[in-house]
Amino acid sequence: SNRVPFASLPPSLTAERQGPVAILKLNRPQKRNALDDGTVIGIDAFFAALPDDIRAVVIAGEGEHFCAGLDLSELQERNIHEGITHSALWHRAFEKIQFGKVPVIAVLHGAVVGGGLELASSAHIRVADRSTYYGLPEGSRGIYVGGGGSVRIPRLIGVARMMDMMLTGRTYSAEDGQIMGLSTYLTESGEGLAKGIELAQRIATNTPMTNFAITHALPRIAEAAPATGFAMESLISSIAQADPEAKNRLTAFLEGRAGKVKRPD
Ligand code: 1HE
Repeated sequence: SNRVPFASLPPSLTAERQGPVAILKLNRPQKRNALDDGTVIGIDAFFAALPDDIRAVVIAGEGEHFCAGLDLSELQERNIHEGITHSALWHRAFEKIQFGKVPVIAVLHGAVVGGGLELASSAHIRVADRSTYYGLPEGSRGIYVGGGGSVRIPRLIGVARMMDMMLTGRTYSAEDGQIMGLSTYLTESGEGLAKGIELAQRIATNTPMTNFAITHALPRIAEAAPATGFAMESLISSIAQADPEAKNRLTAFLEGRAGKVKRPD
């Protein structure tokens, strides 16, 4: 693992690489990794300037919690128009996570609340350790999610559960979050980062074309009208297949040189 020239980052973020995998950490543990403007702008810059040889990204948090959400100390001074542009700033940054160059894995622990859950839900895979808990305290703070949460969180857990979390302040454990679909991996406490990096290394061995199809085309196809979805699927699958590396891999399988699909452990 060596340091590389990622975009210049604010002190609230650190980045390192392990081969083709970049690890971006929220690094403001004294504020529970609350997201101030500088951090959100830093996330945007990091994904916008991701080096071309990075094939997957892991986002994690330093300290006891993944992320306490919006930095509430910055909220007090804002008028309506500044509120809109602030929300748009978050949308732009998280759009670069969801629809950027490479798959992104969020590694969760401790509090994953408010904007922290919005950040996590813009990643493609979530790994939670057993210390994780989820909440949307916006309802009780007199505010509302502004970082894409109303778009992305219902797609993971449904409108009814998100509404309940916001109306009542209900929180969910790591185990419940796993059952509901907030995470798709659950690890012992402290083991999430290793799991996230392992998954990222595996994802980095896929062809970039396949990873693009999965992260960019799949969610759009899933939301398209079926006739449009089938047409998009035919197009993207034939584009993926045309990649010479896809042909190499199929030949390798047919010649017995590639791994078989394994039963789960
Ligand atoms: C903060 C923030 C923050 C902590 N903004 N400063 N998010 C929330 O409503 C969650 C608010 N935070 C909490 O409920 C708790 O801090 C935690 C459950 C996350 C962690 O508890 P704990 O006991 O480990 O830490 P703490 O003692 O509460 O916090 C340590 C310090 O971090 C303390 O500051 P200090 O100067 O007294 O040391 C806290 O004030 C500070 N801190 N969280 C600012 N969020 C785009 S819209 C998104 C909308 C939202 O995200 S709303 C949800 C906001």
